[in-house]
Amino acid sequence: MNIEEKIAELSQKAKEIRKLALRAICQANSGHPGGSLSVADILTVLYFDLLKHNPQNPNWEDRDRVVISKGHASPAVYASLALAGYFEPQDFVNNFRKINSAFQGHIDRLKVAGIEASTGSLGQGLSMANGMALGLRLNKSSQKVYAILSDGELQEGQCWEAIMAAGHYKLGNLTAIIDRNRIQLDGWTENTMALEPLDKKFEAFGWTVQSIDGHNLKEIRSAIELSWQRQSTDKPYVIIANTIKGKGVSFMEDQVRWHGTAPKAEELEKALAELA
Ligand SMILES: Cc1ncc(C[n+]2csc(CCOP(=O)(O)OP(=O)(O)O)c2C)c(N)n1
Repeated sequence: MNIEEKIAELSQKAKEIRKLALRAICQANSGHPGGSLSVADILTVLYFDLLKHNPQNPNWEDRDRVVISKGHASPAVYASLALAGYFEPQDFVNNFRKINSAFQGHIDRLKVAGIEASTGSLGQGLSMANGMALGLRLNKSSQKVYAILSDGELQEGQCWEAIMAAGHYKLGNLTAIIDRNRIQLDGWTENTMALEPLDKKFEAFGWTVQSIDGHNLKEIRSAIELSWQRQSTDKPYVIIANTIKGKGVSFMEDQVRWHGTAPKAEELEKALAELA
């Protein structure tokens, strides 16, 4: 398969992830569509292309680790794992956010195969990823650790402790990806608590920084591959992925309202038609 065919295949997969996530949110009448749609292309490249993992053996020792710190993006995460073969897609859609179901609104590593860290309380994922990266390095293992963060959560102080620690320990086996959709729960990040200049802040904490279009599958792919060109004792690497909240559904794009609003049946139909 050449690169163009690969990208076409991934692009199709990203649409399937978006559709499955929206179907589950609609059926549960609850969930977070905006941040699920913004992160879908990043998850696609990881789970369907670059990640070393095995859905038949989720705890395979040699797997790469992915910590999804923005745990409310669970619909996109479950959709990715389901389509990758960890469990049945319909099982997720039918049970999303039901009481006692494994498919809670925030991801839980004890309940769902393929989830490496339980998150949902924002700001904690990078600390967990740091621990995994340090542990793997101590074991002289070559696996990689990916941490997917939202931008709003970077307003949590714990993130900056973790960013400082990753720089200090030179975690060259850690790649963080920021879903920079510029919108948080109640508005634009720059109005709530400004993050910019984000690249310079990471650099000052000892990271290598790359900014990309977070919906361009080729760019996501090359940035992740570039992050592999390091020694485990080198700098940590952050990819600032510029994205659009609600990406792929015209009436959800860049709209704060769709952060945590479930689509009604007719809105779902419209969305699915756009993603066809
Ligand atoms: C510590 C903490 N405070 C508040 C919340 C409630 N909450 C859920 S999502 C969210 C903000 C979402 O914005 P962002 O972090 O930028 O995520 P994205 O836009 O990618 O969905 C908040 C405040 C939370 N989950 N954890």
